Amino acid sequence: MSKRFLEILKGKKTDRPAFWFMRQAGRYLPEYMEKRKEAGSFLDLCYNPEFAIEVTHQPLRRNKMDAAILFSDILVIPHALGQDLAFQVGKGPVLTPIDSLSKLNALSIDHLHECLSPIYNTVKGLSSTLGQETALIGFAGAPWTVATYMVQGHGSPDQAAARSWAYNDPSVFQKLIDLLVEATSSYLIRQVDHGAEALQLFDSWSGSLPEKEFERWCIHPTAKIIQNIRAIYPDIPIIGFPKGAGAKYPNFIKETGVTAVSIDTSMPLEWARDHIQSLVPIQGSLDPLLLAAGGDALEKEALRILDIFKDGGHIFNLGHGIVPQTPPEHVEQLSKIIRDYRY
Ligand code: 1CP
Repeated sequence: MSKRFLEILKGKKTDRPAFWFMRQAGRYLPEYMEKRKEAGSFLDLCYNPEFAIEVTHQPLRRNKMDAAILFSDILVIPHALGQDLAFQVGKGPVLTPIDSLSKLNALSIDHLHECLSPIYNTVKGLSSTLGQETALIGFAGAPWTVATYMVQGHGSPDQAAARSWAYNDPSVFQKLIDLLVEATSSYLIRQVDHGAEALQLFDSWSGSLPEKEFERWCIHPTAKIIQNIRAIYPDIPIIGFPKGAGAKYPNFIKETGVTAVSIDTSMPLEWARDHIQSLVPIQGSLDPLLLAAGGDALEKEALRILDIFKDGGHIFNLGHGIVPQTPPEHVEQLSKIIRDYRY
């Protein structure tokens, strides 16, 4: 049996769009909250293959999505490079900021695979348990987005610390990006070695970069990672998500060689169809807050998205992750709408 999600990424026509949801495993599910508590902390959950496999399966038991994303986080890369990391409940990630060349030089790629080996075991376990119809997506953060957390030490609305460092000392900042390109390429190759069937690169904060900086800190590192992966796995589908990149998407697609892109909620749908979906399959882009609201408005907008993208490759998804206050029944309602839709 072929997997609808992978067929679409190959440019094939299917009976209906494929679908999965960013953060389909996570805090809106009571069974996830229970597992996280049992694990001790969010990071303990990420590094415990048995638990990470279980939480990846949880949403699929309620609704059979066409794909599942490995349960982990983008910040395991800085952690494996030697940066301190903790996830504080209600606050998010906290890292000791890398704000000088000496702190940057103290990071090391030598123990990368040793530190990340539990994650490879999760991928391997998922690969043998997801079944015939559900594709396994591996992922990593793109270098720019990961660097914003490494430099600031936590999430921030404007990514000011990384943007300033990139302006004040671009050659040193480039060293950080180069290290991330190397680590991320080799991390993703290992995920494919262990059974990932497609990869997604999350550049959640690329929207804060002006045109030239977008080229240097988003497009170039992404292109290099894709080149490194394709040297080993020429056919692996890679989905880019330069969130907030707006009119810079077409260039991103042409210059990086991504197989497909995810689009965010702010993107006008008809523009995206004409300028993006005409180049590659598109993934997106329902507003996660509309999913949380549910009802007729959710149904109407889901059908509008399905109709607009029906003539090209479309993987239905949200414009960003499911929010914790989302009633699980709304995820079931949306899954049914997509599952019943026919081309
Ligand atoms: O409290 C909890 O249980 C932790 C909540 C949580 C979860 C479920 C975090 C903390 N990360 C994750 C899992 C996760 N993160 C996945 C796999 C699960 C899935 O999608 O089903 C993925 C792909 C990510 C990726 C991720 N982590 C991104 C990129 C996508 C995005 O959301 O923009 C980013 C930016 C992070 C950092 C992160 N992880 C967690 C938090 C609270 C944050 C910070 C977000 C911020 O700065 O606003």
